[in-house]
Amino acid sequence: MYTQGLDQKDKPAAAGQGTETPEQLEAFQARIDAEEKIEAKDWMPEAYRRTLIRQISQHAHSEIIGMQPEGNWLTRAPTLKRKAILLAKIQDEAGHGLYLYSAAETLGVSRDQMVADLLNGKAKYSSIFNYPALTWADIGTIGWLVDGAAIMNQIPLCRCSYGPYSRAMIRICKEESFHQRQGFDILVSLCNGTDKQKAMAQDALDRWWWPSLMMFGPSDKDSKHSAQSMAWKIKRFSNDELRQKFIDVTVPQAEFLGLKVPDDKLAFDESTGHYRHGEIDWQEFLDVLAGNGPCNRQRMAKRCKAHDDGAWVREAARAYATKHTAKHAA
Ligand code: BYC
Repeated sequence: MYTQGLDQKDKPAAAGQGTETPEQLEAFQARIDAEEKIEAKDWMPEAYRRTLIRQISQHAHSEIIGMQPEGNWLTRAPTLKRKAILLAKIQDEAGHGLYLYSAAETLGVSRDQMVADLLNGKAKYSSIFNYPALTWADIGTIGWLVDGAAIMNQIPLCRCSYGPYSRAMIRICKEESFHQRQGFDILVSLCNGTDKQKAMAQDALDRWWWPSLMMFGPSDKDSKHSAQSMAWKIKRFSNDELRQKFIDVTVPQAEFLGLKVPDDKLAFDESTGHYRHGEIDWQEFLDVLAGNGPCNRQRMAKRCKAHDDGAWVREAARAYATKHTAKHAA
């Protein structure tokens, strides 16, 4: 069984690292260039398999950890309707995690191994989920910005060269669109409400704007995996390209809400048709990745506890499976 270790993850993947012949690599690249989907049983370079396991498992972990900041508000949603919507959204995130773990399993890694890598800190999850959801406006802002950034990043993944991942992404993106709309809808209500509600929305935007931009990953010059992942058509756009697209669509939405994006350097550039923006604090990003964000420890402690608390469910499922197999073998 394939195991993902830190030693392997630290190195960017490159074609030709395994025992593959140049002819095999060339034939594989020709399939990619012809926009053929690579399926689970097809031959693939070891580095391609490793890159996908890294990305898909990190994506799955993000969905699962991402349930925490919103779960924190389930008991305090302002109305029954908002509560039902939030509950459905969080359940969707769990579903996304499961489709993604299944997609990664087709590459020969076990779910137990992926979960172990998350719990022992080897595997990453998205930096964004290490920030706290302090007010109800944060729930709106997570839907609007975090799911909005997720859609921007994930729509191109529907065209990823690896079939099982690309197909999982189609359903995920449909659900993410509803998530983004529900978040924006919360903010529309708050921004049309009292001064205090509008101030709460502005405060949430102030805190979530820059971390949302960091979701797209390091700038292109520092992105160690992008070049190879784009050559393999796993990624279709670079981190900076997607970040720019996100800024371009989101700034007018903030204006519609009557909110101010917390970036004094933000300005529309007529000559390029894009917004220019201020410098991202990459040190903050690196600190969060190193485990020192505001909520990293809390998120991991909660995930580890949930895993331990669920041990009896896994045990019961295993016992049932053993009985079921024995019954059908008899
Ligand atoms: N946070 O070479 P790069 C969601 C890491 S879930 C943490 O550019 P790559 C949602 C990167 O992994 C959102 N780590 O990498 C859920 C790499 O480290 P390793 C998650 C980050 O892979 C619930 C190193 O930095 N979405 O939307 O080419 C509720 C160098 O980066 C981050 C996905 O996972 C980050 N933000 O590009 C609501 C989408 N950024 O692995 C919403 C799928 C970078 O070498 N993933 N790193 O140790 C991707 O598209 C790509 O993996 C990324 C990074 C664009 C994220």
